[in-house]
Amino acid sequence: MPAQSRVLRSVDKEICPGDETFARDVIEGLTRAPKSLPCKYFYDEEGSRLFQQITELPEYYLTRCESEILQNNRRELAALLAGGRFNLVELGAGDGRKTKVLLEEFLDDGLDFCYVPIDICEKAIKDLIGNLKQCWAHLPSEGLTAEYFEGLRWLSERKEQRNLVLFLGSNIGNFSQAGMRVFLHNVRGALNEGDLLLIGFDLIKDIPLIEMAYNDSQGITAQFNLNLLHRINRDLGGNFRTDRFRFFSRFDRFLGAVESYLISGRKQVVEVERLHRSFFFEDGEPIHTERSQKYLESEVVRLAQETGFTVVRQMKDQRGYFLDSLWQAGTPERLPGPVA
Ligand code: AVI
Repeated sequence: MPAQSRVLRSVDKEICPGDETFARDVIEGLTRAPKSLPCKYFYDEEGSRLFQQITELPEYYLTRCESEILQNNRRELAALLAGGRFNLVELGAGDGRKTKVLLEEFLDDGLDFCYVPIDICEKAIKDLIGNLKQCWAHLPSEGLTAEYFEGLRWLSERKEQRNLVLFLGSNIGNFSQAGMRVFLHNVRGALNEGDLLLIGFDLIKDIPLIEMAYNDSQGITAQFNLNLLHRINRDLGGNFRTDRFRFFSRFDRFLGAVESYLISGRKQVVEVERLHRSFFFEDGEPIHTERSQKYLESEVVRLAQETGFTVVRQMKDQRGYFLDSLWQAGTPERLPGPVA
């Protein structure tokens, strides 16, 4: 199969369903108390570009740690997958940079697979597919523009093959606790018994180090958050003055998560034309924009067990900041042995 990209459900401006959902979520989020906006809307074209910049920041250790893990474990992962065709499905692929280490290894080892990157940002998928064509013209791949749940539906309709699903970068940490469990149950439901899931978890560590990753000195993370307001202006005809909001984030020890906010710097009213709504902000009022959960290793193991998986490998970077946990679909009693 040649490299190609497909839109499962567009989040593009010209096609209305994406806009309608965005509009509904903005009304819902800005009329509740406390106000909040879903972080999935960070990732329009500009937001995806800013996120790319974040991954290269000196303070944002997550991406570098995970690249180190994949680099050091690529041969072992390839060995586990030898023998028969499989899909390498990546949820939230972005620019797929980290995954290229695995693609290269799998191709060098002659594995028979199709790479299926899935991302909410259409441009990210088109760029990635274009880039893959240049690097490896013979790599079978099919890029999908879709949200996670639509991507999982695609997967569940192709049960005839083995699958390795990648969910890297601690993307899991951006779900609520309940959302995370629903998501993992859905992943399990889309997989065959014995299929593999590789998930990236950012581990609990020195708190100032975690907080610095979300308070970078160049202010890129602040721009990334403020882009959410620019997006409302662009896509829904809002008149947010972004200089009247400031970015704030901190680690909450009880939740074990970094919580991010945009805080209104004054009493103000923002109008959003296409919603036919005005939103009132008090001086100092926050909009919650993102949760980035950090994990204890024991929580990861429990989570796997509770959602129908067995942990088969725990892979960490040298400093022990980040964990890539390899899970197999199925409970230990039902699985034939260590990684079939
Ligand atoms: C994509 N996700 C795992 C990132 C995180 O660390 O929560 C998004 C991010 N937000 C601020 N910086 C990076």
